[in-house]
Amino acid sequence: MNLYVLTLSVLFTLSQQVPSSEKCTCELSHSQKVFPHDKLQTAEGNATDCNSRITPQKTLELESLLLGLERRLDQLHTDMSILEAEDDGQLYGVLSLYIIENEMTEIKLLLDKLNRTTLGHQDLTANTLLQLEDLKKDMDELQTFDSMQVVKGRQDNKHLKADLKDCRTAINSTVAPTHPTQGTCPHGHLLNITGPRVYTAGEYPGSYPFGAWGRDPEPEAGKESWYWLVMLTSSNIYAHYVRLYSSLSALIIGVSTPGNVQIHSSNPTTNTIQGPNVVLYGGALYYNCYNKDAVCRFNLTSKTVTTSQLPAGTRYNSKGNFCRLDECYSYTDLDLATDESGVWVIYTTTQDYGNLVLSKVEEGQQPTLGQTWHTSVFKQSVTNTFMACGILYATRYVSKSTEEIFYSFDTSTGKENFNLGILINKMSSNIQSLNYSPVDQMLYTYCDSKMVSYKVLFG
Ligand SMILES: *[C@@H]1O[C@H](CO)[C@@H](O)[C@H](O)[C@H]1NC(C)=O
Ligand SMILES: *[C@@H]1O[C@H](CO)[C@@H](O)[C@H](O)[C@H]1NC(C)=O
Ligand SMILES: *[C@@H]1O[C@H](CO)[C@@H](O)[C@H](O)[C@H]1NC(C)=O
Ligand SMILES: *[C@@H]1O[C@H](CO)[C@@H](O)[C@H](O)[C@H]1NC(C)=O
Ligand SMILES: CC(=O)N[C@H]1CO[C@H](CO)[C@@H](O)[C@@H]1O
Repeated sequence: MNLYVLTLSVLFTLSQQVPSSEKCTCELSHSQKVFPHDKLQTAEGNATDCNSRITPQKTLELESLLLGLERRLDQLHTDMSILEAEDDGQLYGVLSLYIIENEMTEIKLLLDKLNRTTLGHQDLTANTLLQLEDLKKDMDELQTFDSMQVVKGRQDNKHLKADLKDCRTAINSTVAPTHPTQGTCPHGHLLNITGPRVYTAGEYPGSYPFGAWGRDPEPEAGKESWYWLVMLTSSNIYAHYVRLYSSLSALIIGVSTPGNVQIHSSNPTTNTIQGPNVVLYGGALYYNCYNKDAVCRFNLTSKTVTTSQLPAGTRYNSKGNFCRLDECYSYTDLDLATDESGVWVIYTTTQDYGNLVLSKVEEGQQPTLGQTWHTSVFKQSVTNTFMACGILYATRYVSKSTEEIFYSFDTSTGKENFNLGILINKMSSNIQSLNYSPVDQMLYTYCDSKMVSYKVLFG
């Protein structure tokens, strides 16, 4: 610490004297008082302490609830408008009133949960506030004491570093090669991921470490605001029902209407779900069929299952998994995905030497495999994939708190990019499922039994 101060003051003196001669002389001038480094260190320690108390999880929990409430109120407003339009001057329809009443109940539950969460954080916040005030006083004192401008120097450094980073990022984003515009994509190209936006334990906190959730991009009429959840309830491998929620807030507070839609009463058996990377599209669930190298489609309305066989050589039954470092995510052989153009399946085969293969799933009476693309990225070096605007994206594990979208494959040009460097800010280590929703341009992830979503930025 002393050395640091010495260097600073030497630099300070130097900069004043350099122009005068060829020789550099340094004059060490001592200020009257010695800078109280111990005090600065204590203040720094206290600030770190404070930071760790206000964890991102706590803030997010509140934000998710508020977001849920916001969406819910919008919906209520829409429903009220419909109700008012229906009003013939007499009485509102009984059915409409019943719907509104249900919504009010849900909103009340949401407010209660918000209240509980807020109260829970109040002590913490009050404490932290006091500490912050104390810290501020300390820092003000230090700043007046700071004859050698150490604190100010550090602040300037911080600003400089931030500016430098902004500058670099700006340079990179202008220099980065852009893909040709996609005919099917209205938003441009994926630039960045922000969030999490939603972070919630949902109805069964911590019970099922594997699963998936999201929104149907092609919902049936009246189900536009619905959310779905599939948890692997048997051995962390199998599932046999889709759980539905009438809104985001309903999912957050854990009130499921209309409840479960069952594929089969027992689990596992023929046609039950195997592995976490499932998607709901057009009122049907697409998933890896139990014990088969095939895509299953379960129609939630007719409750029937139709299948589409994958090519011979397709790895299944946990033989072609996504991996992080030396650990693999079991039964992730098939990854179903949605984007603007429909449903896709990502997998690997023996003849592709374990590299990712991508096929379009064509809808229709029976799902069939459409065009197929072969990539040169090894599936075991990838933690998950998703599709957006006809481009396949793959992620890899960086650290407990960071996942990186490192790879893309453009189906319109066949071009691969191994150097994307887009980071995802994780709330815990493992992402068990990851899918893009073209309705709201969000990424939906299931992350160590939490439901987490992110906003995708295009440009
Ligand atoms: C929040 O909860 C507290 C304690 O349970 C209660 O006294 C208070 O009335 C509640 N506030 C609201 C707005 O519901
Ligand atoms: C900019 O790109 C270069 C080369 O790809 C990379 O080394 C550097 O880390 C990037 N900087 C930022 C801020 O992304
Ligand atoms: C991407 O988003 C993150 C988180 O919001 C932000 O820190 C970063 O600067 C963004 N990067 C670019 C290139 O915009
Ligand atoms: C599901 O079944 C219903 C009723 O038989 C039918 O109208 C609908 O088109 C089916 N959906 C899909 C995706 O096959
Ligand atoms: C304001 C505050 O919390 N100050 C604390 C900073 O940390 C030291 C010890 O590390 C405590 O003694 C202070 O009370």
